[in-house]
Amino acid sequence: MKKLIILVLLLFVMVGCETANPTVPTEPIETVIPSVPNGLQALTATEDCAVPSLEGGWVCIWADEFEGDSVDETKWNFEEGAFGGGNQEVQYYSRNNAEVVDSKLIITAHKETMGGRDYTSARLTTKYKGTFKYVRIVVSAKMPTGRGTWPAIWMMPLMSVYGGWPRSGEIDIMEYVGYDENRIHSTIHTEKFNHNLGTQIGYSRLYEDVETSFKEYEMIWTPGSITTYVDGDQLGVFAYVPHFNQEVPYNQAFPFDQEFFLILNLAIGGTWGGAEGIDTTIFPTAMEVDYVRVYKQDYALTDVDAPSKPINVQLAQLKNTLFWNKSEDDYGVEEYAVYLDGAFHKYASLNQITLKGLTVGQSYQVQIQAVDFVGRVSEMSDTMSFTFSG
Ligand SMILES: [Ca+2]
Ligand SMILES: [Ca+2]
Repeated sequence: MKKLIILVLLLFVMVGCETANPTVPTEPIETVIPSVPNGLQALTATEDCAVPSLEGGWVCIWADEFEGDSVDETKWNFEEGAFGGGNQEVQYYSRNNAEVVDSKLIITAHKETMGGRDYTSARLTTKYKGTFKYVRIVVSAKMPTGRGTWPAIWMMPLMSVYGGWPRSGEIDIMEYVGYDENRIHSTIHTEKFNHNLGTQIGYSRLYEDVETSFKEYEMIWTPGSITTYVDGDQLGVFAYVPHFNQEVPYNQAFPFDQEFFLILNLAIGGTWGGAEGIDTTIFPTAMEVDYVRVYKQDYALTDVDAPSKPINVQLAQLKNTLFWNKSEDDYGVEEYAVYLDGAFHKYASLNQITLKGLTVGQSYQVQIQAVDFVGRVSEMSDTMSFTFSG
């Protein structure tokens, strides 16, 4: 009752204000609230982004246009030292080698001695300052010149929940080695697919003028899928297909269901960049970055349909493991709910699950339900009988 009185009073006061001040518009403001389950709100674009949205419901949530006169340390960390990046690189990374000039981040490699190294350069990360999952990243950059350079735009996991490299994954949106002019590489590394085993999955293609013009290096990352582009031209497609990874838990093949952070660096030498030596006459040489923009899809406004019913639930070669066909959805399935004997058991981020901790020898009736990003759910899959083995 008290609330009602306050409401009535408020209305009275508001009406009173309008009457007292004729310059206040009295037109009713129509607010269209889309029908979204779970009370989800539309995303708001960051003011830091020059292109706040992209077609398809992508909203810019993090960006650096490099408009200031120094590196913005609320967004970037410097990784400094002679650690060699794990690839026997020969640079010393110093913050002095990164500067912001004319709306661009310039990472310059010099031939100079520092910390026992003959070259200096810079490596910046967004760790703890910009961490992302299921996003679209657009980086406009121009490559350095010359044999011995090895710039990259790439991502590493924030928490490494599946273990140290490469078990928690690495996403190389773009790599370039200066001795192989104009060839852009895009690669992922995981426990099953990595360069130590010679099984990494990578794509390479020749482009034009990568050292003289800015190109957009882009990645679209959704559950079970990572696609990379150069100026809108598709370069790499990495997709999780459980049928071809039946012998391992999904995370050994595709651990990309966790938060990752971005890294920009210019390495010198090393196992790949230095494979044909270093041309000592190229220095200084720089990678320039015009902008970094990170978009998230605004499911709250764009998602309308529930996912399709999961089908073909079946046993994998790996013990106590099931997989099924990926469900269709207008904007993508975020996860799958796994039910045992009609009760919710746990979520699977991709279309495979290894069941643990059940009673050995007992049979369970398994059903799978797909859940999209706004919480719309599919029909339950057909029931599959499964016996847990120790
Ligand atoms: Ca810029
Ligand atoms: Ca949907």
